Amino acid sequence: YKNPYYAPRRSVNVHLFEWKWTDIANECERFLGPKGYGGIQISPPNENVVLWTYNRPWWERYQPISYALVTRSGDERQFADMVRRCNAAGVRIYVDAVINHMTGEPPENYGTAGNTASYRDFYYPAVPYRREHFNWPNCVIDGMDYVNNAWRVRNCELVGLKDLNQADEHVRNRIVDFMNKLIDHGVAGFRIDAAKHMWPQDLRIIYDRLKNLNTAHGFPANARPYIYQEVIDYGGEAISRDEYTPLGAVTEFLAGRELSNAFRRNNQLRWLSTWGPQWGLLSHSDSLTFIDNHDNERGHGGGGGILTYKEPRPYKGAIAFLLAHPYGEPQIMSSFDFWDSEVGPPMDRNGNIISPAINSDGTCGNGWVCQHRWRQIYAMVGFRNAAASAGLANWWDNGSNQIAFCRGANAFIAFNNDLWDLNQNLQTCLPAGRYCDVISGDKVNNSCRGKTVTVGSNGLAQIFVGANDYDMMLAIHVGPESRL
Ligand code: ARE
Ligand code: CA
Repeated sequence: YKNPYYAPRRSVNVHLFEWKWTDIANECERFLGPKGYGGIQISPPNENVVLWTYNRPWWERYQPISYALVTRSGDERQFADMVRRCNAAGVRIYVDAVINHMTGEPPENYGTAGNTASYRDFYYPAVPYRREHFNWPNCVIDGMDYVNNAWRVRNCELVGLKDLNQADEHVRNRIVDFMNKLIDHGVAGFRIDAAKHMWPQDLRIIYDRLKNLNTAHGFPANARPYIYQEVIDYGGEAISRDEYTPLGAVTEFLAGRELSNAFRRNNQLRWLSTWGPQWGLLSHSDSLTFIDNHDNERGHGGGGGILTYKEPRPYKGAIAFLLAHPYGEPQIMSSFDFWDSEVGPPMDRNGNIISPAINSDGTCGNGWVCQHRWRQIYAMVGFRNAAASAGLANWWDNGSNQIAFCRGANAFIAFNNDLWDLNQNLQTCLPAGRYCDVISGDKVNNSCRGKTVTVGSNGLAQIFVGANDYDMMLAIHVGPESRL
């Protein structure tokens, strides 16, 4: 369950938060495929409650009414078309699976597929679920439970969301049927929402009943779905991430916290020479790493202090490090612009999501941030793919916030997060030749729009990253996007 089954020479999972299925299919073909992205995390595809009362917040999608594949992102036909087209473009789809709970008791009671529920009776006829399928006695998790009561974290309601009992056979079967249908459609795996709130032994039974990935979509025989479980563990709680690593990969929230800290200059970059488990992070193969996610970029889920698109310079630096370093399976966030923490995606008067516009410079409009289209970010996807499995080599630092390292003989990156220029003759480990710095500009018609770096026969090159440069990093590699 720990292999994302990316297509060859691809990496990086991008969360296309609240995107519509047809837009994702187009994005796979016109951008994500060509740029070497490995996969996409999509928003929950199953029916959720419609909450006009709160003007259609993003979080309505975390309140399931049924497992019908109809949401504001699209219907089942559009879903199937997206998965087929993305797989054909070499880009995998991972589903955000909300299986811990159903809705709370919101003021409205119809869903995006037109089904209704009777909350007080714990009755969801379109699944169906009834009272006996939920955990009893009824209770709600309070803040202290996270610290000292694992049982309540798993058997009581998360923010009042009706808590399914995954020890019940009927519940397991409905969840497994839902997930297997998605595997039939060709998805490569799942983010398990609120995994901490379910018992590991119940999750194991559910995972073990999932089908192998669909070979008709290009997966090898006997491939198990990639599973990454959302377990928020900053330490000091009753439930630990280590209870879930025997089952599958786990979201490593410490990675984003530590890198946000470092790139905010609260910690010197030179300490990153030991980045990985020595920092208290999960082992490499267990770890899904990211800077921000859809919760903590907006202060939900105990978030805060995390770098987001709103602080672009250090944010791009942190993401560049995340993607340049071999540790972990990295994910990036692709957001819509927001000014308060509840507002949903750009929509018209009828509540339909408005598609991102693609500007002539390749960036997005209509309220979509599209970090995955920022040059400094897609360039680092190309860097990671060129680096491939080569290990970290030739770490250099100035004893402060200027660092550089190689990935084998494939790629080289330097960062300057000090307030003075970096101007050094550094070992790049690359074959002699001329390279475009992929951060400061694309390579176009065999010349560099940004900086050009000349590597000598000994691998050395003069590296300059000014304190006032637009970005704090410089990256070159043997791939066609960089090599002249
Ligand atoms: C909404 C309203 C609530 C209302 C509820 C029910 O905001 O006021 O009571 O509906 O009517 C998202 C939003 C929630 C939203 C929910 C349902 O963030 O605000 O509630 O959707 O619409 C814990 C969990 C972790 C969870 C975070 C948010 O452990 O799993 O809380 N994250 C996932 C998703 C969220 C989603 C859900 C789960 C629910 O990523 O987007 O919620 O499906 C410590 C602990 C953490 C804890 C954290 C916050 O850090 O270690 O475990 O995270 O505190 O309590
Ligand atoms: Ca639960």
